[in-house]
Amino acid sequence: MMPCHSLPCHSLPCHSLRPARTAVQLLLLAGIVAGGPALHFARCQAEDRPNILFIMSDDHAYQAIGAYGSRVNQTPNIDRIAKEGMRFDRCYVTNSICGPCRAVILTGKYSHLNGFEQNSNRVFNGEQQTVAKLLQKAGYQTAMVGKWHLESTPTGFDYYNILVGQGPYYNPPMITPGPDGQPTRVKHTGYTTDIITDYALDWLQAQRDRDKPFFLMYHHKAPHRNWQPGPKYLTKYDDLQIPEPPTLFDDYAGRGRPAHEQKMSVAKDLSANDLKLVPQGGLTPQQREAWDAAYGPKNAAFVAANLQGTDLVRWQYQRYVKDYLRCVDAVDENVGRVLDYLDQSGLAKNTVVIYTSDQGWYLGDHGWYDKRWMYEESFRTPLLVRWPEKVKPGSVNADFAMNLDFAQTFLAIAGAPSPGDMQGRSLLPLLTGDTPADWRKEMYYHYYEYPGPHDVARHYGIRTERYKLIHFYPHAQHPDMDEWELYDLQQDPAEMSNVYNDSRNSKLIQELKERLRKLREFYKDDGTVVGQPRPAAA
Ligand SMILES: [Ca+2]
Repeated sequence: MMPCHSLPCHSLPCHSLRPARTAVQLLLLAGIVAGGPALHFARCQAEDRPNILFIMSDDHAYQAIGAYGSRVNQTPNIDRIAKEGMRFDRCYVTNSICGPCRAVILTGKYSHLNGFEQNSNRVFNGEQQTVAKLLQKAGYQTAMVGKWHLESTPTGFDYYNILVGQGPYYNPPMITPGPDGQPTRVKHTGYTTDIITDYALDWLQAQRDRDKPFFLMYHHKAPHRNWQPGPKYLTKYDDLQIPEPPTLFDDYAGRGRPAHEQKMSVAKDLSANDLKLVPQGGLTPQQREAWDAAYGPKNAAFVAANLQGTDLVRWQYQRYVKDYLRCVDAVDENVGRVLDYLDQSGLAKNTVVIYTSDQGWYLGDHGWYDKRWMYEESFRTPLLVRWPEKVKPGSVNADFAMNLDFAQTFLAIAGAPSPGDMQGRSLLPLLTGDTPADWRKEMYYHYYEYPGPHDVARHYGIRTERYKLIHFYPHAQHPDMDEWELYDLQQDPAEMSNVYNDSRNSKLIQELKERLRKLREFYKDDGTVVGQPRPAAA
């Protein structure tokens, strides 16, 4: 259907996709009652604006998505979004960790300006401007279902039903407004990925206001650590060997202290709980029976084999990655359920479907699991967008997109103005194959959570088309850290060789430092985080 506001509205059947109108609405649409045409125009504009379905999983590596050429699994439903829409090959995040990424997406601002710069000991300030509130104001109905992880009550949503914190894989309590409107915990039985989808579908089918376009954030917990597969996938991949990444046995030679001192290695830092070698908590007797039937024999064989050295690392990699992929399988299946519903309901045609992850992830790359680094695997994130009649099916974009751009992209899709204090840029022109000449040629990154889980040092940096310069900087809790790394991504795409100390690069380093300084100035990052005292100097 054509955009209603681009033509005399009353000449178009703008209501044809929307069922269940009242008699008064039909009269208004026909311009029969007083004020009809004007009201008709306003309503017609609202109704013709596309719905936005934002699907986000947690820690889903692009390396584990078929559309990105996965060597380890298949994701036919997620791939559908790429096949029928656009695949972004260079979408990056500003700060690669769960809560902060969500805050960036909601606010369109870097962590130091939205105040949620690390998961530890933080509560998102829901009083601030968010894209959900702006879409609400613009006439959208807004909903948030699944993992929220900002340790606050969602604001700007007409409906929410969220996990508590990280949320478990099985039998999650969820928080939703009770009859009095107050946040209320409700316990559920079943597999969390299925349950989140049930509630997203229930809202789409039974609860939303069909006279308004919608913005639905449908957020999975999976495949976040500790990767507990659902009942259907407990034995999938049992007879397969998953290919290892080329850098599984990376020894970090030529890189600085941070890579040597991290604690996120597949070889050393996976717990018995991560590896499912101890009983898993929170299961019903029936779920436990299925679990033990699947893992009991596998674990007995592992104990009997008494593996050592690289054989043990290889086994740990297989156990970890298979459980991870089993969790992805459930996400893919459930994305398929939602896409099917959009088809069956007729909503598919006027709904923008976005699939992404809160950040990237190491699937054994560099010997790691987890995220956090400015290295490519965690800095990059998948982004697939389907928008029938706007986005060319099977198209691929290689511009620098960022999660910082999502909020302004949603607003542009909705035809709503973008406030001047957001820091990204709408991806709309990229979606229609019309990248502006002045699109960004470099990106700024800043990670904060140190001290914290996995001991990844704080760092900021710049990535250009060819180079990446990273500063692991000193601060009060890490006063002896002050290291720089430089990677030539053209010569060394796997980032195995830090060439910062190569004297031939001194002029290049000087230039990059100046560009980095300008980026920090442009994004207003002076080292302080809004709402927090300036950190003591190292
Ligand atoms: Ca995450």
